[in-house]
Amino acid sequence: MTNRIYQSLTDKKAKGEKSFAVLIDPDKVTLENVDELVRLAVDAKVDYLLVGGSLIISNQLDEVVTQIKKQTDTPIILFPGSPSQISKYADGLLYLSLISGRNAELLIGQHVISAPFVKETGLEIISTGYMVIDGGVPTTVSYISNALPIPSDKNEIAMCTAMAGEMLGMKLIYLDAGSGAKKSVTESMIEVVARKIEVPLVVGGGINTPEKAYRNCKAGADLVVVGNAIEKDSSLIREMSEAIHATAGFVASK
Ligand code: 1GP
Repeated sequence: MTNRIYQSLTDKKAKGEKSFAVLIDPDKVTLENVDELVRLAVDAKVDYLLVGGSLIISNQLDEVVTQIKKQTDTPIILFPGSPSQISKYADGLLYLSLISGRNAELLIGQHVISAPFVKETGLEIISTGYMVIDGGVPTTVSYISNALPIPSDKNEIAMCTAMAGEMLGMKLIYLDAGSGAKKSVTESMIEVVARKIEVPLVVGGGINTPEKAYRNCKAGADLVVVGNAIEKDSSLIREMSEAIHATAGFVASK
């Protein structure tokens, strides 16, 4: 198993560079229009393409991943809502454990069931402490996970959860307000969490303006994930990318 994707993230973090990932929901693209989306992403120098969603209804994951692969070398990282959403054609996998919840199935149960199959794919596995933060509306992830999100103003709970995840050996911490969240994760929560962990911090959910993406990076996010806003207006890719990459050289003080 290679370590290429994770290494690139930690190298960038060490240099104070921020990364941008576009989330592609295989249900919301067609094999035809995904080409245009990928072209825009490549032009805008997007760092990673995340593919997945909390609930995938269609059966075209392999096709979408291979179609993207034909267009670009940008790493394709799966962001699965369940073990059935895995494609060996991708490059990496966010191996998510829902550490903000107390649903044993999403903490470890489904991992046990799918472990041999996941290993066989040869994907780069990136263990991720996944934390769902209340986004102001019930999101697909908050419903499907059957677990309480962390209240948006409880920075200390988020901080302790992230610290525990890191000490358990997770290589990334992901703060997610859920796709289409009304309120994205607050900058104060990002700041508090970023100060207490060394591993890269991923932030997503409801980030719908370049300004928000920029402020999240300033607050301490290392990787910003945007899905919904780009589905609605793909021209945002360029502005988002410029805003995120404009924060290069910024290392949050501990
Ligand atoms: C959701 O963090 C991702 O899991 C992205 O959210 O679709 O709201 O950008 P959006």
